[in-house]
Parts: sequence; structure tokens; C-alpha cells
Amino acid sequence: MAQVDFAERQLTLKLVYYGPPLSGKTTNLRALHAKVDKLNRGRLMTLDTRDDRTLFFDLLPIFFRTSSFSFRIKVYTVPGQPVHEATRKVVLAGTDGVVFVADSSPDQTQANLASWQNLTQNLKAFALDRVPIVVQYNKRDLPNAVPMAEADHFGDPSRPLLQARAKEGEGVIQTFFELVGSAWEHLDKDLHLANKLGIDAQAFRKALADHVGISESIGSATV
Ligand SMILES: Nc1nc2c(ncn2[C@@H]2O[C@H](COP(=O)(O)OP(=O)(O)O)[C@@H](O)[C@H]2O)c(=O)[nH]1
Ligand SMILES: [Mg+2]
Repeated sequence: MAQVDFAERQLTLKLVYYGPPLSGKTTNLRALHAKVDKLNRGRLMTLDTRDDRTLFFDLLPIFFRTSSFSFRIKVYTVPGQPVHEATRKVVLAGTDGVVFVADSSPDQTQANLASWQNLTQNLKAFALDRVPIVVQYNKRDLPNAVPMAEADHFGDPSRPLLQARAKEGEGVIQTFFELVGSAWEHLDKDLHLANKLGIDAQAFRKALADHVGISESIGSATV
């Protein structure tokens, strides 16, 4: 759950990039790190997965302030390999939203589904099954990428599917903004952020775009 400190006028959100092994979660974070102004982000911490370690994840802190409030967003990735289940649970605990990075490669269809099922199971165990999930189909550059018309909607035909080529930085900011906006709206229902902070969802999205966004993101962030 988000931490909100009214005395310090600070809100901290936790977001997690989830998905099968090698779908491009770390690449998303690297691209975000490269695109966000360095005044608005901390060091990208990435730990390479080796089987003799117990805890691996990437973490990118992003922050910005408005005239009245400061915001911190901690963005994590989880390791996708089944063996790292314990790490996934630790990282997922208390999340305010999830980007599910699906792999567009046709031979990863089953791996996508297995990871999705693992995600929904873990969210349920944490009573987080209502947090927003944004699905991103990454690696759209692959010549044999699964056509979007045939892509799995993971149980909800009306679920929007975002597209990305994270390696080239395409679609990364859009995905991030989509999730941050949805996470705000989700939290607002419980915490009444708009009332307490004097900033509504639209103003929050605009502040995010103004402070963290780059030109390519502004349009998509405000629709
Ligand atoms: N073709 C292609 N490869 C990608 C893309 N994004 C990531 N990759 C590659 O996929 C591999 C796994 O990426 P990584 O971010 O480490 O995956 P993670 O295990 O989900 O963190 C790397 O070789 C990346 O360069 C993409 O958009 N297109
Ligand atoms: Mg990774």
C-alpha cells in the first residue's frame, strides 16, 4: 500500500514490472532510467540473476514535486524464473500497481500465461487482486511477433494491450504513465487523495508529465 505522509506532504507509490523470464522487464527500467531527467530519478539498481543468490530485483526510484506535495515512485522488477518465487512475493508485497510485460515471441505464449497465472495467484494471496495491471506486449520488432489480434488478453477480452519495443525505448514511457495514472485512481478510492492533497487525477497526471515526462509522453499521458 502506498505510504502517504501528510505532515511531510509526501506520497510514495510502489510499482512492479512482472512477467516471464527475458520478456524485457529490466530493459523497460533501463529505458525509463535513460528517458527520465536525472533530477527526477535516482540510481538504477540492477542485480544480475545468479542461482546462488536469494534476492534479485531491479529498483529505479523516480520523484517529483508540485508546489504542495512531493511524490516518490519506487519501480521494481521481479525475476521471472519459476525458481525465484520467494523473491517475486517479497517484491510484490504492498504494490500499488503492476506492469505485466508479455513477450511477443510466439514460443513464449505459454510462458506468458504461466507468469500471468502466477501473478494473479500471488496478488490474490496478498489481497491485492484489485490493484491495476497494465499489460504491455514487448518485442513488437520481432519479425514473427504474435499479431495483436491474436494476442492473449488474459481472461478479459476488453483488456487494453499496450505495445512496446523496450530495447529501442518505444512504448516504455506510455506504459509507465498508464500505470501511474491508474495507480493514482485506484488509491484515490481508498485514500481520497484528491480531497486530502488538493490534486485530482488529471492534475496529478499533468504534474507527472510536466516533471517526469519527455515530449513523446505528453500526448498519451493526458488522453
Ligand atoms: N527484440 C527485442 N528484444 C528485446 C526487447 N526488449 C528486451 N529485449 C531483449 O530481451 C532479453 C531479455 O531482456 P531483459 O530486460 O533482461 O528481460 P527480463 O528478464 O524480463 O528482465 C535481452 O536480450 C534484451 O535485449 C525488444 O523490445 N525487442
Ligand atoms: Mg530482469
